[in-house]
Amino acid sequence: MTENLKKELFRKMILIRLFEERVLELFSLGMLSGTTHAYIGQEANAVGVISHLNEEDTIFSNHRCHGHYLAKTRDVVGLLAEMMGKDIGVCSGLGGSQHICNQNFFSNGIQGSYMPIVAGMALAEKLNNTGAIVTAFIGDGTLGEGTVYETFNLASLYQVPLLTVIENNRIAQTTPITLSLAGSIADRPRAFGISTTEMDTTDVEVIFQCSGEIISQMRKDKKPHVLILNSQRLGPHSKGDDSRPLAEISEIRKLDPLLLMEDQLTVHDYALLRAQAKEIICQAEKEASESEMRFLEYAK
Ligand SMILES: Cc1ncc(C[n+]2csc(CCOP(=O)(O)OP(=O)(O)O)c2C)c(N)n1
Ligand SMILES: [Mg+2]
Repeated sequence: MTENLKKELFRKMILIRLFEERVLELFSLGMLSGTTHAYIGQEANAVGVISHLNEEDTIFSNHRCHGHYLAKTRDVVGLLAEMMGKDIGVCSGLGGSQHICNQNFFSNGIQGSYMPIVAGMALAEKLNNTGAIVTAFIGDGTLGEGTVYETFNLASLYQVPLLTVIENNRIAQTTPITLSLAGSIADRPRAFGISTTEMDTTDVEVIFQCSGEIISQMRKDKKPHVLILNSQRLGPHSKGDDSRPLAEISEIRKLDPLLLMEDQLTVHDYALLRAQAKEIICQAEKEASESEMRFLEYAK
C-alpha cells in the first residue's frame, strides 16, 4: 500500500471519529435533537470496505450509519445539518441521524428491514448487467431478524452480487452476544452456500486489503459474499447509555483502530490529520448552525 493511500484511509477514519465525538458533545449541549448512534471504534470497517466502492455501487446501512455515510461521501455539512433538521441537510432535515438517502446510499433504523430490499437491488444489478454490487451493513444483534435469512436464501438461490458486512461488536444495545446468539455467525450464511470471510482485526489496512480481494472477485463472478468483521463499539450504544463495566471498556480500548493508525504516523502527520479533520467539522458546524430550520414553525 502506498503512503498516500494509507494516509487517505487514515484521513477518513479520523474525520469519522472527530465527527462522532463532536456529535455526542452537541447532543449533550442540547444542540441536536432526535437520537444518534456513534460509530466510535468501528471506523476501520467502513473505511476499509467502502473505499473500494464506486458511484454505481449501492450501500445500505443501519442506525449506526454516520461512519458509512462519511466514508462514502465526506459530506460532513449535509449530515450534521440533517441532524439539526436544517434545509441544507442531506435529506432536507427530514431523515435525521438514521434515515439518510443520497447518491446510492441509504440507511434505515429498523434492524433487518432493508435486507430483502438489498437482495432485490442486487438482483436488478445482475439482470441489468451493470457490474455494480450492493453492500449492506448489519450488526450482530440484527442476526436475530428472520429477514436476514430470507435474504441469504434468495441471494444464494439467485446468485446476486450482494456483499453483507456483519459488524460484530458483540453487543446489541445492552445485550451481549453471549446471551443472544447460538452457534457461530459464519455457519449461518455458509448454510445457504454463501462464501463467507471472518476477520478479527481493527487494522484498516488489513480490512482494506481483504475486502478489496472480495469485492474484485464479486465484480467478476457476481455472487453473494458475507464478510464478518469482529470489532469493538468503544462508545455508548446511543448517548450516555453504556452499561458495560469500565474494566471491559479499558480492555477493548486497546483495539481502538485509531491507536493502530497513530502508531504508523509521525507525531507531525498525526497532528496535521487531526487538525485538518477538526477544521472541516468546525466549518461544517458553523454552516449548518447558521442555515435555515426545515420546519420553522416547530423550531420556535
Ligand atoms: C426491528 C428493530 N428492533 C429493535 C430496534 C431497537 N434497536 C436499535 S439498535 C438496536 C441494537 C442493534 O444491535 P446490532 O445489530 O448489534 O447493532 P449495533 O447497535 O451493535 O451497531 C436495537 C435493539 C430496532 N431499531 N429495530
Ligand atoms: Mg452489535
